[in-house]
Parts: sequence; structure tokens; C-alpha cells
Amino acid sequence: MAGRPAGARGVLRNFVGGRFVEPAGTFPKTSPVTGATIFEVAEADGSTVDAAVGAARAALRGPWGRTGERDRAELLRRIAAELERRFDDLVTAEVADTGKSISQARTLDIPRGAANFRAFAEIVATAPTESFGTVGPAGGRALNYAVRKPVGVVAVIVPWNLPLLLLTWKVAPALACGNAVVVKPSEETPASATLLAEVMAAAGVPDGVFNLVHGFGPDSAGEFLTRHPGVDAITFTGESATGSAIMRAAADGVKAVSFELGGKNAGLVFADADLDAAVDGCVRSSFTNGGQVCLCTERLYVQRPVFDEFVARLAGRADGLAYGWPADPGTVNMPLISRQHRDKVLGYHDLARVEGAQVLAGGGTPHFGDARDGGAYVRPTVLTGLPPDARTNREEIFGPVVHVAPFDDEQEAFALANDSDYGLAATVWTRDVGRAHRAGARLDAGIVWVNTWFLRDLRTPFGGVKASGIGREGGVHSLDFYSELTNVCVDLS
Ligand code: NAD
Ligand code: 6OD
Repeated sequence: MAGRPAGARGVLRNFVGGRFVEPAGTFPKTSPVTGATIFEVAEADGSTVDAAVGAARAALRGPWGRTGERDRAELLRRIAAELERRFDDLVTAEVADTGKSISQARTLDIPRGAANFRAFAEIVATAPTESFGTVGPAGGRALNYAVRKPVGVVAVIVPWNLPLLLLTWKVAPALACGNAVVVKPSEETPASATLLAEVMAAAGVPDGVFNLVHGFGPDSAGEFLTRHPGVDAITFTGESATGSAIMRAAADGVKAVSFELGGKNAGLVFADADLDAAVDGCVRSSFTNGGQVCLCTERLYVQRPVFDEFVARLAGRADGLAYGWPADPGTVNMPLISRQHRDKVLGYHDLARVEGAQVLAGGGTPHFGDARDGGAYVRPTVLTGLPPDARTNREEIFGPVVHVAPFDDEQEAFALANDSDYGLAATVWTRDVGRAHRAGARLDAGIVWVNTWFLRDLRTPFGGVKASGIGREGGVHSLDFYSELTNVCVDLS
């Protein structure tokens, strides 16, 4: 099967202290497209996690612990170049693991992997440092300035939806700040992370600075890592419930946490919007990557004068999204990550019907008459008719499902959008500039997009409010999480 990373020799292995290590046990990884087993993956046991954390600590005690920002920035650029050299292998690995279209992997997932390293090379090399001239109560003068130091060993735990993109979004700033990392990719997407280990070695990352452990969450590599006393900080992307469990595990060592969690994101379409752009944008924001992007819109509110036209157009577009094999350039619909996740999403189709929804598009699974019938596909689905308190409108589904409801005025629209336990992203479609700025000020979300969606500048703060996360990463905000600031106060009198 294409996509088996070179050097993995049949099993995707853990990478500890600069080398791939033989596994104690393995688990199978299946294709979301067909259901067939495509890889055997090493499951890291407690002693492997221990060795990975130990290798990271040892690296921090060595020359890596004294590397300056410019040298680290140069190393990040070499990693980016090596990722670009392995571009085709990474695309193949990502497509095999997720079933996403090769077009998306080529234009979004893999380029962003390299872009993360280039961006944080620049950010760390140019970040300003604070300094203050201070006059004390008795008139004495002092200079205060802050020094950035690595946090230490950082555990990086990520999900399966955008595997390399989300992993490198955390590894790049962690290394830029001089930390050593132990990364745990999702059990569903081990392949691109395994290739990233090869990339690290080829780029000259010192042994122990990047370590990789495969496995599951509870009672497996994820939990072993978050409970490990040698870990100083945990950066995590995944479900809010998993965030709670990790926070409990982190409490013992008072480990710093950065959490990017779930969402139930709202989109608001006002009657003054460019309706063509709004329909295009909402198709993207609800169905990109099979609806498996934390930033996807699952709740759409549309102003009443354009509601009927908008909903008819959205439903038509959802029904028309192209199926195909991942390698077909025109393929849009992709399978969900697993049969288990597909069953969860289908459960929400059933729940929505029980709650009284009308299904305007999709619902259920497609039939192919070929090997894809063994995969994890569901049809892009548009629902309407549910009240705001229906479970379908409150719980994160994380699939290609959107519920659409009408609203009358701006105040009601903002209130509906904010009526959620989550607060990751919101999208507003309007030509009214004043309203755009009011939305930014009043919507409870870490990011508010106006007339666009998933346009990301890596220098901007990223994170969620309420159950959608703790902290911000991106630009200097990442530097703040991945480094400790020591204030130095020097007497000048
Ligand atoms: P998940 O929480 O089930 O798993 C994420 C990672 O955590 C995996 O590597 C998993 O093995 C590990 N894990 C699970 N339980 C653990 C435990 N007890 N201790 C340590 N590690 C554990 O999430 P998922 O199903 O892989 O991904 C989908 C979720 O991720 C959705 O909720 C989605 O919204 C969220 N997500 C959020 C963002 C964001 O930026 N806010 C981005 C992408 C995905
Ligand atoms: O673009 C990013 O940096 C980012 N963290 C995206 C998250 C997507 C969630 O699925």
C-alpha cells in the first residue's frame, strides 16, 4: 500500500532519542475509504514513553539547551525544506490515513506543515523583547528586561482531522523556543507523524529533541505521557471531554496546558450579504474535510427575507458535492475517519429526526457498488426545523451536518450564535461594515470571520472561549506558551 513511510519497515514505529525503536506490540490502522487494514502501528507502552521523555530531558541538558534563537530558526527552515522535499510521500501518507482528497492534501495539509516551520522561524527570530527603565521609590534607577527560556519537555497530543497541519502547528513553535517534544499523533493517523520523524532526522534535529510515541488515549501512550512527571507542559488539540481528562492528569505536576478543543460554530447570513459568496462560503465551512474541521459551521442562522432561497441553494449544493476516489482531482466528499465515527454521525441523523428535524439534503450513507462500501462515508446533510435547545443544535457532531434556522434582526442573530457551551469560531456574511465590527466585539468566539472562512494568518491568536479551549497559540502567543519569561532587574545607579 502506498503511504507506508520509508524506513518504517512494515510497522510504523516509535521514534525515541533519534532512532526508530522496535515495538512491544502493534495495532492495526484501517483505511477510511475501504475499511481494509493498511498499516500495523507500534503501540508505545509505559517504558517507551518513559524512554521518550528521558531522551527529551537529556537533549535539553546537551548543546540543544544552549542553542540561540537564530540557530533554532535556521534549523526550522531546514525542517521546512526537508518537508517540501518529502512532499509527495507526505501527501500519500495523509491521504492513506484519512481518505481525504489528494487535491486537499496537496493544497492545504502538507503545504501548511512546511509553512508552520517557516512562519515560526521568522516569528522567533524577530519577536520583540520587553524592557523598562525603572525609577525606584528612593530615586535609584534600574533596567528591567525579560529573557525567554524553554519550558522544558513538551507533550504534543493531536487529533486525526488535519494530522500534519495540527502537529506541526505545535511542534514548530515548541522547537523555535528551544524545547524538546514528545508527540503523540492520533491512533487513527500515524503515518505523516512517522514521516515527520524521518524529516527531523534528515534536517539535523539533535537526537532526543523530537520523539514520537504512537498509541491511544486512556491507559495508553496518551495517558502515560500526560501523567509523566518528566513532562513540563502539555499542548493538546481534541475533544473538550478529553481536555478535561488531560487537565486532571496535569494537575498533579501543575503542568502548563494549552487546549484547542471542540466547537459548535455558528454562521450568520444577513439579508444584505452577497448571497452567491455566502452560499459558496457556507458549503465550504460546513463540508470541507467531511465537516471534520474544528472550525466547521454546524449551526447556520439566515435572515428571514433570504432564508428560503439560501436554504434551497445550500441543500442543492450539498447534494451535488462530488464523490470519487481520493486520487481523483475532482473529489470533494471524503469518508469520515472510521466506521465508529460514522456511526456517531449517523446517530445524530437519527436523533435529529426524533427531535423533529426536516432533512433537506443528505441523511444516511451513499452506495457505491465497489470497495468504498466498506468505508466510512456519510452524505453531506442539511437539516432545519429544530429549536436552539435540541441536542442536535448543542452537541458537536464533527461531520458533514449543518442545521439552518431563520432569524429576524442582528440582536437575535448574535444571541442565537452565543447560545452555546462552545466558542471556537463564528462566521458572518454581511455587506454592513459596522455590523461586521459589532460581530467581532459581541460574538463569544476565539475567531470571527467576516465574508470568509478558514483564512488563517499564522501570526494571529488562535484558540477558543468557553468549552472550546484554554489559552491562545499563534505568533507571539505561541512563544508565550512554549517559553518561560525571566525578568532581569539590573541596578543602574
Ligand atoms: P480526541 O480528543 O478523541 O483525541 C485527540 C487526541 O487525544 C488523540 O491523539 C487521542 O489518542 C488522545 N487522547 C484521547 N484520550 C486521551 C487521554 N485520556 N489522555 C491523553 N490523550 C488522550 O479527539 P479526536 O476525535 O481525535 O478529534 C476530534 C476532536 O478534536 C473534535 O472535538 C474537534 O473539535 C477537536 N479539534 C479541535 C481543534 C481546535 O483547534 N480547537 C482542532 C482540531 C480538532
Ligand atoms: O489553522 C490552524 O492553525 C488551526 N489550528 C486549525 C485548526 C483546525 C481544526 O480542525
